[in-house]
Amino acid sequence: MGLNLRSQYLYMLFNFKEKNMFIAKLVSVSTVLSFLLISNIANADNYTIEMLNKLGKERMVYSEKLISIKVNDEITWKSIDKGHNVEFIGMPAGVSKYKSKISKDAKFKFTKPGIYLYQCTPHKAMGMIGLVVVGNDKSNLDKIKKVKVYGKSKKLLKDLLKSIS
Ligand SMILES: [Cu+2]
Repeated sequence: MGLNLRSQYLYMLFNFKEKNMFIAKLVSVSTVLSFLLISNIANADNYTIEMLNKLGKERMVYSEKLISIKVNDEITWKSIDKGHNVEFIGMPAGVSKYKSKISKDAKFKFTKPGIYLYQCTPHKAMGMIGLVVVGNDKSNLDKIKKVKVYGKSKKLLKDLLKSIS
């Protein structure tokens, strides 16, 4: 009887240790995971592009027409002057169209590599376009070349694409 009780106690003790080990493992795994998550967030950058009526001699422009960023970086387009927006017209496969509201700040997180082409809907014929190259991936360059742009944006797009290819 005494022996039985003793072995039961040992069993309980063992069980307790096992559980603690499991919890300890769980804690260390989640610590590593959250560290990875935090360092990943810390590595993602956010860029700001201004939507402007005037920049030097140019009218109706994004402050940066061409920008190269990493996968998971974000861009915020600031509505400095009213009347502008961001409308994606060429993206890597699998990325859905993005169109922001006019006169509002816009934000997009680029989770897929490739070239993105966007325009300002009201000023698309005035050369108000922009390119984003994500992860230095230019595999959809030929597709971007075929995207229809208007007026002044035609030559500008050609020049921009030439500068990255
Ligand atoms: Cu505009």
